[in-house]
Amino acid sequence: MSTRIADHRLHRRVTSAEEAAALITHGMTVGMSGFTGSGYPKAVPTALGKRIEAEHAAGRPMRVKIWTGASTGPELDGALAKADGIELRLPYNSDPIARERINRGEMDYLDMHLSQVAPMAWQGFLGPLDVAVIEVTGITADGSLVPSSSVGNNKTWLDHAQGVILEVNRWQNPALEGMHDIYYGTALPPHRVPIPLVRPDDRIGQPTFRCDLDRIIAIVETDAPDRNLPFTPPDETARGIAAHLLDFLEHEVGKGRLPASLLPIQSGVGNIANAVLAGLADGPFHDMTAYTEVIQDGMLDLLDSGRLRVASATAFSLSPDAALRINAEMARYRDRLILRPQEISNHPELIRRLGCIAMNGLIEADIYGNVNSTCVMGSRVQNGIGGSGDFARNAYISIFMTPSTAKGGAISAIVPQVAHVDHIMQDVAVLVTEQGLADMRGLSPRKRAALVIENCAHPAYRDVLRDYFDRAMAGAYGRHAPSLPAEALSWHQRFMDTGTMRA
Ligand code: 0RQ
Repeated sequence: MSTRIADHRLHRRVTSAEEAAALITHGMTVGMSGFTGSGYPKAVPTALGKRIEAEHAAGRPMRVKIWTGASTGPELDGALAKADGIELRLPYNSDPIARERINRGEMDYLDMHLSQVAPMAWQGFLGPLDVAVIEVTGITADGSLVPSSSVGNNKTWLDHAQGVILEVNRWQNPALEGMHDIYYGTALPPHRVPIPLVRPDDRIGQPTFRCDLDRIIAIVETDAPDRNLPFTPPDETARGIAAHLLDFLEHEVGKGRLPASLLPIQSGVGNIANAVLAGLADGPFHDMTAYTEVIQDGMLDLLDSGRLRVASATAFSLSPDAALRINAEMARYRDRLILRPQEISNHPELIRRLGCIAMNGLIEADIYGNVNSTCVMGSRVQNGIGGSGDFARNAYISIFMTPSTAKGGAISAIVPQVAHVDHIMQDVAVLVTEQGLADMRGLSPRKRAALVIENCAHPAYRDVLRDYFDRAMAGAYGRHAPSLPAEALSWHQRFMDTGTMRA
């Protein structure tokens, strides 16, 4: 028996992935671990996918509802979506097969603010949870569960599920023990009290999960790596965006509006965010902290360079190389990294208190600074809002960044009006593209529009945006945030009709 399961009472629960998956039946709601490609169960979902395929081949229905922390890996979302086994998915997805099914209308998708998932489950709004499938690093002699490379909603799934299946993954480094801070003090209104965290590196909870042993219905031993996509090295566009952003932060320090060590940084997903972190490693700031959602490659580099003192998050989101690197040297990072439940890493109260500098990607922004993070052409979901809303609304400075065009220039990321709104202009302070930066704080919508067009739009679209704005100023129903409704989304229609937004 693996030494990873030190509690002897649980040895008789160890079984195969197939037998564990057989405990999940048609119509069940299953809460799985996993957040941005780390700490997700690998063997049980794969076995479940195969069983679903066999059931379908035999003409029997079989679909389940899947709740997670955020995105997972191909062995979970990919395998279950391929088998057409997902009835409903929440709260975030980046798997291409699942995305395709959602956009074909074959699978329901609930795209939620990540901080709100656990509270909504406690409140009972999401319905009962039948089974939890949670990857852990190990089980201690007293039956406590050592978390894996993500925390996400695991505490909540473990507390609420009728039955718990554990995957004990030997690939995860046992030195992860002690890195986590699991806070059990949250309550529902009217019993809520302030969360006692005032610095990013405060520890307010315990290092392990607790779970009634009699609800653990199966344990599967695994030995497989987290699987994530590699980051592409920063290109000229990403480096341009990072340079504008670093100039801005230096300027803010110079003005005395930010301390020299900045405020806790939050950095979103994707290549641009990673390029910004790489830029910070070469920048003038020292003794930085991060209060964020995920630890990407760039964040590790910042830690290694000594520029970043400590990072608090809920999960790793690493390229395969970086995952191997940190897994080999986990003990070295343990005192400077803290992984928390996502309702704490993304908590509005804490983000507002700490004064985070939020830096997130977007699909498109309009001239007033409203941001669409999720739906291409207003209807086709890309990933989901993730934590961007938790951070954007509550940040000290809410920054969004994007290349000024997409699809080889056929799409302008700056449009007259976004086709779907995730972040209203009141939640967006700064917009950055490789063209430049618009600091919209303290500006009326009309002033914001002029700045965004001049500083952020690609030159190929600047004149048409100016022309639209001038005509809107002359002919709109109101001049507060002038718009021409019949024309405002015509760029999107043109792209769908002709393959380009260009006239
Ligand atoms: O599609 O792969 O088919 O070419 O969108 O775009 O440029 O690779 O950018 O990886 O930074 O992702 C908003 C999706 C940006 C991400 C988004 C197409 C583009 C490409 C990806 P292809 P890029 P990024 C905390 C923060 C929400 C969650 C969040 C995201 C694909 O940042 O998911 O912020 N954010 N979480 O071609 C049509 C446009 C487009 C477009 C880009 N205007 N029109 N397609 N694309 N702009 C972390 C978590 O919450 C976990």
